[in-house]
Amino acid sequence: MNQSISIIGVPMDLGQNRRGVDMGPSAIRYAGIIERLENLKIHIADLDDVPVSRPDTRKEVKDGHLLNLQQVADSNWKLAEMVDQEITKNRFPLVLGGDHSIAIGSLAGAAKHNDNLGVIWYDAHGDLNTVDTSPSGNIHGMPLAVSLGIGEEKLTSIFGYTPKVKPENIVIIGARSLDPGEKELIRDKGITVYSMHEIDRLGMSQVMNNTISYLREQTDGVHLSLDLDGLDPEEAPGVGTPVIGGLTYRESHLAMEMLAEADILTSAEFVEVNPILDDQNKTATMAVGLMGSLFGEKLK
Ligand code: 4U7
Ligand code: MN
Ligand code: MN
Ligand code: MN
Repeated sequence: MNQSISIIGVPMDLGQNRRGVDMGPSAIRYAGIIERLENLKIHIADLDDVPVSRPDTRKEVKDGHLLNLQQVADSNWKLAEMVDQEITKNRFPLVLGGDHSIAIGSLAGAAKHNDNLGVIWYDAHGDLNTVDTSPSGNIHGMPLAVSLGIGEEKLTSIFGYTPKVKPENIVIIGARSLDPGEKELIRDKGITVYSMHEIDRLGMSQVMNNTISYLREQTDGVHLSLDLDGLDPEEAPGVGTPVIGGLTYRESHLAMEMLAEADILTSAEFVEVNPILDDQNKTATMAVGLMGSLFGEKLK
């Protein structure tokens, strides 16, 4: 893996309607991400946060069914530029959220550099809703569909091209809450999903072996998009949309170690940490532990 990492914070909470997830980047920095990675002799540059309008002064804006559409689009366009710039400088972008709508910008920036970008979507949810299928109107439930070029044009057209990823290059891991429209899209597009059912049957080790060998063959770079709600809320309570029956810290840790060893990632993001809903910054601390493993703690 590229041993020069650029950390980009995105204090984004506009993609959903609970307070606090905008403080995710601060909570992860406070939990010691910089020191943790510097101990691995990795060169870290902590870049400025992407500008997002302040939650205390803004009014809720609904664009039809979509919450805060224009502001989500504007911040994601800026994030895409930053991710693109860092990759151009041969640095590994590590994006800290913020709600999961920021994957739109991360993928828009990253996919500029790959014709066949792979995506590992580690999440309790599919995030494959569109304006027509979304039960909530929250854009954090849509970024994967948007990146496939499906949904609202203001979002799919971010960074001037669409689609960003191909359905056959996506692997979803940890799913246990999929809306009807998302299930239909998964079937139609043939997206690979290791739901909790498959993980229970095969074990995380087999799931990661399959994922890694498939993406290594199929793609020319891989983005990891890790939503902390993929983990079980008993262990990671600081998330806005918890779903019981999730992945353990140990399983997630193993997944990160296997990714480190496989050395297939070209960018990554950790999202949906909400310190207001957390217990003593436990979820952010867990995110830092996972990032330590992802960047080779056990290998060095
Ligand atoms: B997250 C949901 F309806 N599917 O679209 C929706 F259940 O980024 C939840 O994975 C989305 O946390 C969760 O609103 C988005 C809902
Ligand atoms: Mn998500
Ligand atoms: Mn989720
Ligand atoms: Mn969530």
